[in-house]
Amino acid sequence: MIRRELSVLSRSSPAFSRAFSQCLARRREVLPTTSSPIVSKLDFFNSVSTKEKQIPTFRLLDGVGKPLEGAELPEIDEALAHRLYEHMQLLPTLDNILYNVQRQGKISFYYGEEATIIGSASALDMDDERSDGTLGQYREMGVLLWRGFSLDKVMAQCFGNEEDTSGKGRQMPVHFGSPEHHFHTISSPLATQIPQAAGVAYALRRTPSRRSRSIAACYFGEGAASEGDFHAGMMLASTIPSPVLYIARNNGFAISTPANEQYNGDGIASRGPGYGIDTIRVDGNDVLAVMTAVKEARRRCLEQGRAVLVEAMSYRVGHHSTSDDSFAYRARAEVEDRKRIDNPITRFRLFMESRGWWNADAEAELKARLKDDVLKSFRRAESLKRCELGELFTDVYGGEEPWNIREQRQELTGLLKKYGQAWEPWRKELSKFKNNGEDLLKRESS
Ligand SMILES: Cc1ncc(C[n+]2csc(CCOP(=O)(O)OP(=O)(O)O)c2C)c(N)n1
Ligand SMILES: [Mg+2]
Repeated sequence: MIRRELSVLSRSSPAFSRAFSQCLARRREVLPTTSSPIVSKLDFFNSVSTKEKQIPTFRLLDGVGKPLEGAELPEIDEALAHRLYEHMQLLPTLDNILYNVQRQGKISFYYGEEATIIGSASALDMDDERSDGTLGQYREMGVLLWRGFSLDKVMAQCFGNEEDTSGKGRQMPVHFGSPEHHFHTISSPLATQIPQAAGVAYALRRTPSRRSRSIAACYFGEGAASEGDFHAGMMLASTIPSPVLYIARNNGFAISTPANEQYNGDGIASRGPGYGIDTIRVDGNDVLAVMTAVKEARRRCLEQGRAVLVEAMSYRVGHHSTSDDSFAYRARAEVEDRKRIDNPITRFRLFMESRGWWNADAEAELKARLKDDVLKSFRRAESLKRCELGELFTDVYGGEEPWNIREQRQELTGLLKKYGQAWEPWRKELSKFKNNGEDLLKRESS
């Protein structure tokens, strides 16, 4: 209002100087410096200057699954514990089998993670069409599985076959997406999901049926947090408030770059307060601690309509992906130690055993069943054809097909006519597609 007044007043008029001082006074009210206490002692601060100033890690179970003294466990019964454990076990089962599949050259690459993903998935809402939106980086397939995305769909996406509902075989493996499961499609460039999540949450806030009901949960690695998009996203979420829950998976590595080369501050959590965002650090290998922290973080998101940051600390025991050999940059013994000492699956299994909810027979039955399910799904996916070749050109843009796509389609059709059946490598490749590419030729002639 005052600004508008200023713009129409002559700069030399008394009315201008009155309005200008009012404007300055108004701005001073909101400047943070006006409420900051004044001190006469020179006191620089830094989140990593002393141990005491380090952000603590929230944990409920110790390394052998025993509740810490004074720990308040979340409400958990035997059925929920079984569901959490089965999903946690499913991830390494899938990893192992798909890792070998990749080695046989059947899919291009693959990778996975456990307590952080399943613990957080269980704390998000997935009850109806008003479920929380999820934006992942690539290790979050467990969230989809928790939400009922089937193993067949996982395999279909990894193989890019005709049943791939994520992208009709046009995406790299593990680039899942499913509107039905409120899971935004993964995109390869790191951190792009972070500002997008602020936008998704803002849209949720502006939708009356979703306001105060749904949040956007956004996952990313500590490596991705080095991207400018991380800061853009945090800034957006902080200045245009929206219920976005940022879950930073700090697993110590961004491929071969260790976390201590990614930042000199106190992890990712130290950045939250800089943006005025409620923040907590949690033990990412303690499924119950993750579940508890994410539940409370989600509640805060909804209550305040603002962003919350959770940093889940873990250690990436696997290679980064199937294209990586991590023993080229870290000691095998270090990895073996971490697997043994701080294994999220073992910790939770010991907790369940202490409650009388699990035993060796149940463990053997589960492992055999999961392996069987994964193998069945894998064999099925392997036997299916790819989508029709013409699908390559659909869904690229909305609306009418633009000239450049039409030109590319026509060029491929021309090549198909020339080499399709005449040249063995083309004939072989075409046989992998539904209708052997005939759909393109038919389209041309009709
Ligand atoms: C903008 C961009 N830079 C680099 C890459 C290559 N890249 C893919 S994954 C990755 C490491 C990411 O590490 P982190 O975010 O810690 O996730 P983690 O794999 O540890 O879960 C890199 C550098 C990329 N995909 N996008
Ligand atoms: Mg990482």
